[in-house]
Amino acid sequence: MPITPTHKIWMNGTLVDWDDAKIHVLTHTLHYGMGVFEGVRAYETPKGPAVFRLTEHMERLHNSAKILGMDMPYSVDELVQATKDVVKASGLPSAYIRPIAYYGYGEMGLNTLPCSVDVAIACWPWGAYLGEDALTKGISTKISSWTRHDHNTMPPAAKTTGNYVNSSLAKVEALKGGYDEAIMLNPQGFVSECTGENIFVARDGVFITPPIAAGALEGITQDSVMTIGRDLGYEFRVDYLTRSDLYVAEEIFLCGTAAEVSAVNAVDDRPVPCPGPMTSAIAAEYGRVVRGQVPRYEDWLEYVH
Ligand code: PPE
Repeated sequence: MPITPTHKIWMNGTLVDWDDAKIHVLTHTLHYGMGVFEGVRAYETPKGPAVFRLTEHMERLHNSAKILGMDMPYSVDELVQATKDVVKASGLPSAYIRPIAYYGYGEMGLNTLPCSVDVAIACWPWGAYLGEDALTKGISTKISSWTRHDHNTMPPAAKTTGNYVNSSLAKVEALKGGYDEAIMLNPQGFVSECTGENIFVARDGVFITPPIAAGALEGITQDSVMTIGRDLGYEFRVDYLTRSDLYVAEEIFLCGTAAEVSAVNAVDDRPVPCPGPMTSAIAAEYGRVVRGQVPRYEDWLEYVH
């Protein structure tokens, strides 16, 4: 999806002009994929732009860095403030926000210990990640021929840049095959997640989502929709899922910061009822929550001004 430039990007403590936010071609992370990043959204609310669960995203960024053994040079609080500054500088009412920490220029080779860590935060307007029809018509999915890496290969619980080689291979394979998105199985054959979203599958009226142990990222949207869904009266369980569970599901949805709540209409050409009534209700409530229209979830909004 194309990027629309905004005014400023935060780089190592200062706001620089969009066009000046450049790095050297010998930047370490560009070569070896040892970077950590986040995807965050700011929404327009009655009290101005608010970043959804910003602190939790920055905590996860810190955890991803910890898993890689990368020393994060900024605290969670500093990164929270920097994000607010970037969104404020953009003047946008709503935005997608991309924080990234990476090993910089100056060292080459696989030893990261002497490398400097650089941090940048950018934001720009980003629409519906899986298309405007993702909720009304739903999206088609395919179980990928690529296996999600296991915990001892590439840690899927960390949001590292290198992990997305696996996701991109699966995404492009799915698109070329005429599908919208890929579902990833782990080395044991259990469902983990999608290329950039967690997955929820309804069986016997209960939504099931795979655990972190199955190779899923600890999704912040995943946690939000479980809280919202339970408050709406639906039942949720974190449990292992097989591909057969997908084929006979009553409803399936995917969720993530970028994708929000997106309904699935088929898995491997087997239709899934779509959009299901539970998915529609949860998606609608999620849309209200992030826009500050439901007071009980006010704590999740971190206002820019
Ligand atoms: N799993 C993966 C693999 C993933 O990339 C994401 C977010 C999630 C689950 C959901 O996590 P959360 O956003 O905390 O609910 N994917 C981000 C990046 C997408 C991209 O194309 O880049 C996102 O949604 O911002």
